[in-house]
Amino acid sequence: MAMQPMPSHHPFPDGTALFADAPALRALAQREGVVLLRGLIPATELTFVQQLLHAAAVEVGWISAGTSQPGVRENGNDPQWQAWYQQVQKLRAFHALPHLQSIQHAMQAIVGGEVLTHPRHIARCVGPQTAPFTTPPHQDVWYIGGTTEVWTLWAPLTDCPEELGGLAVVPRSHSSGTLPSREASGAGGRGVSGELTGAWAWEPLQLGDALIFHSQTVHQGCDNRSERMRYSIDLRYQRADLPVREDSLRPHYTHTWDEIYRDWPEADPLKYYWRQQQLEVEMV
Ligand SMILES: O=C(O)CCC(=O)C(=O)O
Repeated sequence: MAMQPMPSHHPFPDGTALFADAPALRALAQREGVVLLRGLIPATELTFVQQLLHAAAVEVGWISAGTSQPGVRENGNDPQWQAWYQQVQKLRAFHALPHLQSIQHAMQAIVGGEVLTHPRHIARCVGPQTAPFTTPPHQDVWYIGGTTEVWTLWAPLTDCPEELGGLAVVPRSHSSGTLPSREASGAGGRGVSGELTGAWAWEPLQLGDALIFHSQTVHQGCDNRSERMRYSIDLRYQRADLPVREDSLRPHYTHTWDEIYRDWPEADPLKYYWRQQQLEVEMV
């Protein structure tokens, strides 16, 4: 479902000023189901990963060296997308991002305890002219399982002005719980069935800004109407003492961990880091 340009939009609930006040940040996140944290992630780290993602896309021949590639999108059936994603999932820098101190600090405040950082990270590269494949209004809980108390951090890897689209979210929609869904055309996956209540929030984001939302918060992609690629990441977090579904501990889409780790330093603390935590793992 293509996201229409929004004639007017509400700002995201902004938790930036509450970064050092964990109870207040958590209260805002719990009430709104989404918080924007401006400047949370060091821009240099994001740019480094964006450059690696772009270089991998060029290397596998998925996109040309220029930055504009109409029609490029996530497509599990496309061998070039698969080749790109396999390279991306092997990048240590991509797997290191979710563990940055500023992110961990925010997530500890929001989840309210010891954090489990899901190792299943998602990278996206969305080209211009892909509107039919924009993700429809949905809840991540349909895909994550385990506890509903999982929070997704979505961040663009470049500035994300209006023409690049980004993510729109319905604040407070998590309070309706898990909603009925139906198969979505275009992007695949599932979309909310029935009427949505609540107003969409959207704002231009800058490099370093992060949107953090609850697994039952309704959100959707926004069309990339620019001439550029939109690179972004989805990272997931929950409290370590809540159940986690086993596939959240597997790589996204591709590979085994051993394949991903093959060229990493031998005694790398990032390898299998979640095995140091006492987890209640729900089998799929
Ligand atoms: O980045 C996008 O285009 C969509 C992301 C999305 O739908 C999600 O994070 O669930």
